[in-house]
Amino acid sequence: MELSTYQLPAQLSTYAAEVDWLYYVIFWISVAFFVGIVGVMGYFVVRYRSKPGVRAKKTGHSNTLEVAWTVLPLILLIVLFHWGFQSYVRGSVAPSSSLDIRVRGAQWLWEFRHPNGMEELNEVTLPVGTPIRFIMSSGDVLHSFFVPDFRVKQDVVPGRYSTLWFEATKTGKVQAYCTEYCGAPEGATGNVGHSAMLATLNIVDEETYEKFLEKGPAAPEGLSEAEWGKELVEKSGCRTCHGVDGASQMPAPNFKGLYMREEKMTSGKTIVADENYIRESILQPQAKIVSGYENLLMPPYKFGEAQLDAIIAYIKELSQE
Ligand code: HEC
Ligand SMILES: [Cu+2]
Repeated sequence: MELSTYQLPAQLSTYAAEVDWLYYVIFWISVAFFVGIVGVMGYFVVRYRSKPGVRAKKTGHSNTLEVAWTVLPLILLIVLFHWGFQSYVRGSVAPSSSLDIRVRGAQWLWEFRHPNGMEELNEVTLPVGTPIRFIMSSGDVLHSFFVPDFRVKQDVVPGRYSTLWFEATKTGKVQAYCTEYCGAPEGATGNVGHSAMLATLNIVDEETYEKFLEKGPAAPEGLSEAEWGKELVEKSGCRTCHGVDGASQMPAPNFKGLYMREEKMTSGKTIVADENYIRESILQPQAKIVSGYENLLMPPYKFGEAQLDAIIAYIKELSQE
C-alpha cells in the first residue's frame, strides 16, 4: 500500500491526487493543532495542579493573544478555502476537449451511450488519458454516480441534466456505485435494488477504444448469444413495433419465422431474409422496404458486430421454435 493511499482508495484519475493533497493538508494541520492544544492542556494540568498552600492567581486579559488566535486561523481558513474552491471549480467544469458520454440512471441500472450511438449496460468502455464528460439524467428517482477511485460523485436528478468529468490515468477496471438510496423491489431481501446498482468502468488505451467503437461490446458473461440478442431487442425498443410470437398484431413484420422467409419488397422484388438482409434491415432500414409496411418508418440503429450477431442469433432461434 502506498503511503498516499493509506486512508483513501487508489488514485486513478488526474483529479484524485489534487483532492487527496488538500485532504491530507487539512488532516495534518488538524493533527498538529490537536497535538499542540492537547499537549499544552496536559502540561498546564500538571504544572498548575492544586498544591497545598498555593492559591490560584487571577489571570488578566491579553490583546496580543486574542488577535493572534483570531487572525492566524483566519489566514489559514482563507488559504484553505481559496485552494479548495479552485479545486472545486476545476472538478466542476469539464475541459472543452472532453469526450461526451450520455449516462442514464434508472431503477436499478446504468445505461451509457457513446458519441456514435453505441450503448452499454452497467458497464462502459472508456479511453485512458482523455477527459471524459458524463451528461447524466434519471429515468425515475434520484440516483447519484460515485467513483471513489476517481474522487468524483454527482447526483443524477429526474427532469434535468447533471454532469461529471474525469480523466483516467491507468487502464483497468474501475468500480462505480449509486450512492443515493434509490429503493428496492417490493418484498426484496439481500443485495438487490439500490445496493446492486453498480457499474464497471472499463478503462482501455486509445486504440482499443477506437476498435471498441467499431466492433461494439462483447456479450455479457453468463448469457448465450441468442439470450443477449433478446435482451438487446427488448432494451432497444424494437418490441414497440415488432412482435416476436407470430400471432400479435404489431405495426411491423413479426420476428418469428422471419429468418429465411421469402418476402416481397415495395420494389417488386422478392428477397430471402438471410443474415445479410436482416443486418441491412437494422442498420439501413430504408434500403429495402417490405411490401405492405411502407407507411411506418423504422429508424436506423447503430450496433456493434457482436451485437448484430446476437440479434440475428435471437431472430434465428425464434424461427426454429
Ligand atoms: C418505429 C417502429 C420500428 C422500430 C422501433 C423497429 N422497427 Fe424494424 N421495422 C419496422 C418496419 C415498419 C419495418 C418494415 C419496413 C421495412 O422493411 O423497413 C421493419 C423491418 C425490420 C426488419 C426486416 C423485417 C422483414 O420482414 O423483412 C428487421 C430485421 C427489423 N425491422 C429489425 C428491427 C430491430 C432489430 C429493431 C430494434 C433494434 C427494430 N427493427 C426496431 C419498424 C420498426
Ligand atoms: Cu440509484
